[in-house]
Parts: sequence; C-alpha cells; structure tokens
Amino acid sequence: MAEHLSQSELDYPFKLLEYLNGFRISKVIFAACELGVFELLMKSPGALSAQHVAQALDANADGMERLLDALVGIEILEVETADGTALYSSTDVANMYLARGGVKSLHDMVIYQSQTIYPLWNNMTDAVREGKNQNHKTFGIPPEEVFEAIYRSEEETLKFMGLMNSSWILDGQDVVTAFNLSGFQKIMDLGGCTGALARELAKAYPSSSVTVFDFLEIVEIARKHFLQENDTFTFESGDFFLGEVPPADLYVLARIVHDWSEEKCLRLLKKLYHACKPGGGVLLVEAMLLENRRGPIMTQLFSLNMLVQMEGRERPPSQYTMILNQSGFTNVQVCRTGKSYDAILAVK
Ligand code: SAM
Ligand code: ASE
Repeated sequence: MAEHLSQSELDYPFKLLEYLNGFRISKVIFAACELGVFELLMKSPGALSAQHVAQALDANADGMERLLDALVGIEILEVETADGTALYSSTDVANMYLARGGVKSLHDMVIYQSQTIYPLWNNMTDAVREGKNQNHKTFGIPPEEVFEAIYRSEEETLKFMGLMNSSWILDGQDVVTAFNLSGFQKIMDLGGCTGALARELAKAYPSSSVTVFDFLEIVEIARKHFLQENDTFTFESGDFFLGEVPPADLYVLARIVHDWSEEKCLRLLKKLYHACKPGGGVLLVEAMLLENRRGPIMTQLFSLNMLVQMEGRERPPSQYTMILNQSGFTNVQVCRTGKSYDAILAVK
C-alpha cells in the first residue's frame, strides 16, 4: 500500500473502501475453512488446480477458482501458473493457524465467528437502537438468558468452548505471567470453561494448585473433550452467582466481568472479596480499552460483540479499578500485554 501513503482519503478513499469490503474478506476465509481448503492444501505434496480442489471437496470448480483467487489476493494462499493452469498452494500462516488440528489452529474460532457471531452481527443496527443483545431475533432465546443462548444445544456448546479454548493458545502464557502469581497457593479459575487458561497457570506456577470452576454441564464436556493426559489442574462445579464460591487465595476471572452489567460484576466481586483472606486477590483477564477512547479497534469491536450477544461491555482500566475498589479490593495493578488480552491484579 506504499503507493497510497502520500495520498489522502479525500483524494481517493482507499481505506474506507477496504473497510466497506471487510465482511467479504471475513466470508472468504470462513467459507474456505468450512469447505476444508486449508487441510487439503496442507496435506497435498504439491500445488493443486482449482478443478482438483473442487473435486476433492465436493464443490463447483468455477466457484472454487474464484474463492482460491481471492485467498491469493489476501495473501493466504500462493499461486503459480504452469502451461496455462493455475496451481494453488498453502502458506505457513494458513498451515499454522487455519488448517484444522494443529496445536496453534484457530479453526474453532473461525467456525464460531462464521456460524454464530456473523448471524448476530446481522442485527447490529437493532442492537444499537435497542441497547440490548439480539439472541431473541437470531436464535429465539430471550435477552436475559445469555448463556442459555450460547449453550442452546450440545453442538453450540462445543463450538463456544472451542472458541474460548483457542484464545489461550495465542495469549495464555503472556496473560498468566503478566504478574508473578507464585505467592498464591490455591488458584481458582472461575468460569474457567475448557481449562485452557488453567493449563497455562498450572505450567507457570507448578507449586500452586489450580482449579477450574464452571457449570456442571460445562465441566463434564471439558473433562471429556478438552482435558489432556498430563494436566494437573482439577475441576469443581457450581454457579458463581448462586450461593458461595469455594475458598481460594487467588480468583481468576477471564472474560467474565465483560459478560455482565456493572451491578452483577459488583455482586460477584464483593462475594469474592468476602471469600478470600487478607493477602488474597483477583486477577481479571480482559481486552482493555484505552482511556482516551481511541482504541484498540479490536477491543472496540469486542465491546460491540458484547452488545449483540451478552449483557456486558469492554472497559478501560479506570473502570475496572473503580469496580474493584467498590468491591473492597485495593492495590489495583494493570498490565497491558500488547496482545489481545490484558491482566489486572487486585488484592484484599
Ligand atoms: N474463562 C474462560 C475463558 O476466558 O476462556 C471462559 C469465559 S466464558 C465467556 C464464560 C464462562 O463462565 C463460561 O465457561 C460459562 O460457562 C461460565 N459461567 C457463566 N456463568 C456462570 C455461573 N453463574 N457460574 C459458573 N460459571 C459460569
Ligand atoms: C464472551 C466472549 C466472547 C462471551 C461471548 C463471546 C467472544 C465471542 N463471543 O465472554 C470472544 C471475543 N473474541 C473473538 C475473537 O470473537
């Protein structure tokens, strides 16, 4: 884009046009993932023609050729032409992140974005008008029951858990080492879902005990589909809004506070304040907005996602600090990791 740098958007709206077509680029990647393009190209010993890819994936050759060309246009695939035939091959990025099954694969994230987030975002205008989530229009589930919508079927539950799991493949280590947590003996990951972050906590702090706390149904699925042989963390089940939470020295709340209204967050954090001893603490793991409201754009988009799907919002550090102080916690420390998710530590 170097040739555009000297020209202003007023002369020609390069950036604006790119933004207006952003959804098309997302859909190109979503369709390729759903069709299995990246697995096929990864496993193939040589470059493949569109005809060959289409046949192998039970698709139309002309449609596939246009899709593959667009993937080349966004530099996710490569193409060479030999004797008039275009031959397509994968790139390292596509093999590592888009093909299914690799240790760093974001395939589950792509599938959730395509099949759940995209339909919800189709109602963005209404969400902004009404100021509430669009689960009713999209899935027929009332707006108060956010996790009933997310967990509306076993298949959807697995897809959501796949999405949650994939974030910590990229950011887990940075988030758990943002602060030295080795002084906390008993660490409880509340709403810990698949255990992906608990695994990173257990690796970074081998002398602490790490427990994942979540709904019984989620714990059962996590044990069955996500637990690995050498995992050392344990599970407990319950509802953190009902009754008491098990005692711990450190409560980890990763992407929990952003799901809920300020009032519900205060209720939960006050409960945690009473459940831990002096010296105990909470670690919030969230994508934090900038205080000057100018970004990061990813976090601003996540906040709109919380509007269309949940009850919560993304917040800047000052708002997390205020909620923590109002719950009784002090010594609030904020660490921006530079990746998608940041960490905030506060103690009793
Ligand atoms: N902490 C995980 C992460 O960041 O990947 C999962 C975050 S997910 C947005 C919220 C998690 O909280 C889900 O696993 C959900 O089942 C759990 N959860 C929601 N409400 C809960 C409640 N009342 N009691 C226990 N767990 C709850
Ligand atoms: C939640 C997080 C998410 C609740 C619903 C959600 C996300 C999507 N839906 O706590 C994650 C946001 N990040 C991405 C990559 O979509």
